[in-house]
Amino acid sequence: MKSIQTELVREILSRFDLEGAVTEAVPYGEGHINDTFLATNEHGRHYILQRINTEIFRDPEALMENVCGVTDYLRGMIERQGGDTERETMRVRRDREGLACVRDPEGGAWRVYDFVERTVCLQRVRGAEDLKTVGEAFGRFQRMLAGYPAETLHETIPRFHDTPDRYEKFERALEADVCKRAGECAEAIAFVQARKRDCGVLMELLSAGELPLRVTHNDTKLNNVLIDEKTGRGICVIDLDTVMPGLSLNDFGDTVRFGANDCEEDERDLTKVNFSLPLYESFTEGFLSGCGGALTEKELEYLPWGAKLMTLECGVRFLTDHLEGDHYFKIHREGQNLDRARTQFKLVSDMERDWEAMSGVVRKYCL
Ligand code: ADP
Ligand code: GN1
Ligand code: MG
Repeated sequence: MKSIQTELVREILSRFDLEGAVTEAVPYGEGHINDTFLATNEHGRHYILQRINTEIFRDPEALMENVCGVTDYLRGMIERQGGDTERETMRVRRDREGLACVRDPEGGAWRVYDFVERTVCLQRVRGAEDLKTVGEAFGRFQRMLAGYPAETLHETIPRFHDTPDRYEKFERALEADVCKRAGECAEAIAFVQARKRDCGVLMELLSAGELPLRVTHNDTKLNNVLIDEKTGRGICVIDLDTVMPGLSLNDFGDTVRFGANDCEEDERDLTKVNFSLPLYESFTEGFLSGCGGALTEKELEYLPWGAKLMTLECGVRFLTDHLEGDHYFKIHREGQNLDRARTQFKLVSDMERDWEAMSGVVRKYCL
């Protein structure tokens, strides 16, 4: 078996109740958080094996309770609607004792999903149609979970999209400046500080009861939807680690952040980083149709704020991680988190420039 941790991976896989012996497991995907492997068994069947990042997700058993609850719920709904229960939501595999989360001797937490075959997972948009597809998938996901008992969900990362709290953490990292990196980030730091008040806009509306709390995905990156190779439809929403009560605006905003541009998230040449209104429009059209009229007037009005604050917040998180020495997001080269932060801030400035047009697009599709 080929793998970077052959023995451990082999031992972990042998504890799961799978169809035949696994013969290969190789690192897979481009997520920033978990360690993902593509495993293949003797019959050529594929599985996704993941070591959950327990530095970030402190209670992986509780997390897997969320994932099992949500995927079972979705599967029931898909079945009733005559959909494909094997491909339209993830299937969690269990070990021989029935556990969805397996521990290794060092306390590492592992899980296995069936690999959803014949799909494409995009790292970058190929065109406007992709964003419409992904928008429909995330909108539909939110609508399907509208009746899910939110009180049964564990909060897997406390205050995950509490933007003012992210701002406070950034100020603390700046104050400590443990890696002595603040000097090289002066422009990025000033950009964030000039938007301190913006950070609170959505949380204040939530506290005032003007925006509803819904069951949301909270990590709606392009590569968290699997697109059917044949039909081009976004069939399966994955990466359910952060499904928690949240704001619909954040799910809208996070895809806009990542997808409504044609650059890499860590692009160093900022002249290549441009927010795209046409891509934003395709995504908005898809998302609103996926939500099927479920959003309130206030939510619709504040969708552009979702885009701006998710982008700003993510930039703040990248910058904080850079200042703290890159302990949260995986990096593959020095300065990568600062580059990621800078792309986010360039996109925020573009959105500020295109603000009226962004609201106009929402109005066009919600009439
Ligand atoms: P991370 O939290 O690190 O982003 P993900 O759960 O998103 O981890 O998985 C990383 C990548 O693995 C995804 O972007 C996708 O390419 C692939 N992947 C994950 N689950 C599946 C699955 N069930 N079927 C097919 N591919 C998957
Ligand atoms: C992480 O897990 P992944 O790579 O889909 C992060 C998101 C960030 C994103 C930035 C649990 O997403 O919140 O927006 O990186 N996930 C977590 O690319 O922190
Ligand atoms: Mg992911």
